[in-house]
Amino acid sequence: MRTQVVIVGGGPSGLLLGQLLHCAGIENIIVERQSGDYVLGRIRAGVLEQVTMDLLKQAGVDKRARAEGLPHDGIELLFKGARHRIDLNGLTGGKQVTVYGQTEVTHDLMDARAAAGLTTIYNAAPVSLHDFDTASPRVRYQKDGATHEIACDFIAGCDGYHGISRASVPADALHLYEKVYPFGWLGVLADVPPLSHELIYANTPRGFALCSMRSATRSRYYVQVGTEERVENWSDDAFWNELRNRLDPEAREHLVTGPSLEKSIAPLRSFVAEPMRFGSLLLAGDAAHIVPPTGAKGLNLATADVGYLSRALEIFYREHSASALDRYSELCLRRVWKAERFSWWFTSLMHRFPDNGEFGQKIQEAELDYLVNSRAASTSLAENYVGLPLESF
Ligand code: RFL
Ligand code: PHB
Repeated sequence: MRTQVVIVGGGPSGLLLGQLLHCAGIENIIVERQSGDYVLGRIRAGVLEQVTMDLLKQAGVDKRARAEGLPHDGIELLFKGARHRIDLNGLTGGKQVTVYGQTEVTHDLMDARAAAGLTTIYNAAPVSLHDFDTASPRVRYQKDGATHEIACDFIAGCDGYHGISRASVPADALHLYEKVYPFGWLGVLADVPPLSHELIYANTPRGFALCSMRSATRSRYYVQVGTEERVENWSDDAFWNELRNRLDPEAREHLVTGPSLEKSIAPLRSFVAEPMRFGSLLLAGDAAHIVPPTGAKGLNLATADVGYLSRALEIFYREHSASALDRYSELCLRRVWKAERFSWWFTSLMHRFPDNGEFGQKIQEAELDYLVNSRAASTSLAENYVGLPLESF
């Protein structure tokens, strides 16, 4: 088998890249370790930046996100028992975010890929990458007991944090930066109406909480938990009680609870691998970087990467120039590090840290007070939350 680009990983970054390349007339095959249903079963991000919506549009898959996604003009910060609104729209000259689940984005991309008749090889395991330090790389995989090989011009490593792509690069060719946080997020998805029409990020004496949503009838809630916590030890009742205890009196009264559709604990981590290109192998999304979810940046960074990558490959094939590919890593990382900074900062501001002490606590309170009362500080939050613009090559 031969194609122009083999995409390893069929999560949102791999699927979006496949669609963008297809629209630019570039052949591609996706090789995914799991089944399609498994990929759709993972409940993750919920907030899309305008940059992501624009890329979905460019890929021709924005129809349902536009029709069913919820435009949000602001968020609320809850601390010391009171809520304060950050006017994202007013502070950024009219920008918004769209609340539309990663599951739905993935669904729409899978449907578009099937409709275009593009090849996705599911249940391919193990996958291995070969000769990507040359111009003739190959991807090998096993499926149904047989070994297959695809020859290509480029391999896009879109296989997430635990994937094989980054792990295939010689260790001395990558610089890894990592920070692990001393807590995780326990998340619950439930078919109950959202508490409020905007997201609430809460800093409370019992720890962080987030009230989010997927639609007018489906809510997504999170509470900060210790790294030793196990999801089996959290009944639905225990979760709702803990969430209620982290809300202000009005929110507490309006909270509607119900059986959980999904419940999981995600550890919090900041991670960057530099560079994002190694010969004919280009890393994108979680394969190259992880952010703690507080800033809602993980999925949006992944889509921005593949926006850059599809453009660089288009320039390569159309203009026979590798100049944009040569700048791919640098351009991505400039934006990645700004999102890393924002996600680290917002995480540090909103969570209880075991080692913060009374002084750290007072500093957090002072910063929150400053943030909601200073237009400059609120603008900085809003500008980063709605997403920084993409640069051009
Ligand atoms: P993904 O979604 O991990 O997809 C990678 C795909 O690659 C496949 N794969 C392989 N395929 C072939 N061969 C191999 N050896 C392979 N190894 C892995 C996997 O099966 C998978 O299908 O990465 P991608 O596409 O880069 O997308 C990134 C986003 O998924 C991610 O940034 C966000 O979901 C991060 N994230 C969140 N981001 C937010 O903005 N808000 C959130 O609330 C939020 N919650 C989360 C999250 C990430 C989580 N993880 C990674 C555990 C919650 C969790 C639990
Ligand atoms: C979500 O809805 O899952 C969500 C929203 C905002 C975040 C993180 C997660 O910052």
